[in-house]
Amino acid sequence: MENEDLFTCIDHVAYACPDADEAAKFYIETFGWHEIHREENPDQGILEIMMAPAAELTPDMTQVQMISPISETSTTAKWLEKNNGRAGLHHMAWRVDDIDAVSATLRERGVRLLYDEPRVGTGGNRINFMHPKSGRGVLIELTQYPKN
Ligand code: MC0
Repeated sequence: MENEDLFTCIDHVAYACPDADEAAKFYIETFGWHEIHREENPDQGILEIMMAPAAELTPDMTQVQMISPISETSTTAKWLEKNNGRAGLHHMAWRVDDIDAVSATLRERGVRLLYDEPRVGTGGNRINFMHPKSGRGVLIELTQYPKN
């Protein structure tokens, strides 16, 4: 793939915390943000709440995703435990149009992806992650919206 075809925008930035509901309430009451979407993802072991600065999401608006563990064995629970329970920025997600093609190009370039095949993310998106060692210390998600 050509470089300009790889990534569309930063889809969301994820904030991990013990209680996503409480964090969302804080954003709503203090910053005037809006809850756009929520769901539990049993595969990832999290509750996630998507927040935006406007009630109507525009296509390129970056969201903040509140995540908290719903399972003690989830990677997010482990991350919080290692962080002594402190909330903080956990990862950022880059939107892609074709996760299979982008993954192949990244692998060719030596990037380590966590999953052999994309898994199910927010709203049925197809997702994968670059290992933090490949993201220069940052966990980076790739996310592709369902095709119409
Ligand atoms: C771990 N590390 C991180 C990190 N988590 N670095 C930056 N940001 C993070 N969030 C670093 C550690 O500091 C350590 O570095 C090294 O990675 C290994 O970490 P570990 O503590 O030993 O943990 P592992 O290896 O068991 O797991 C780390 C790994 C895991 C990234 C593989 O968290 C994972 O599988 N994450 C992907 C799934 C995920 O995060 N799901 C939640 C969001 P040193 O230098 O000490 O070796 S799901 C989501 O967001 C979906 C639903 C969506 O948006 O659609």
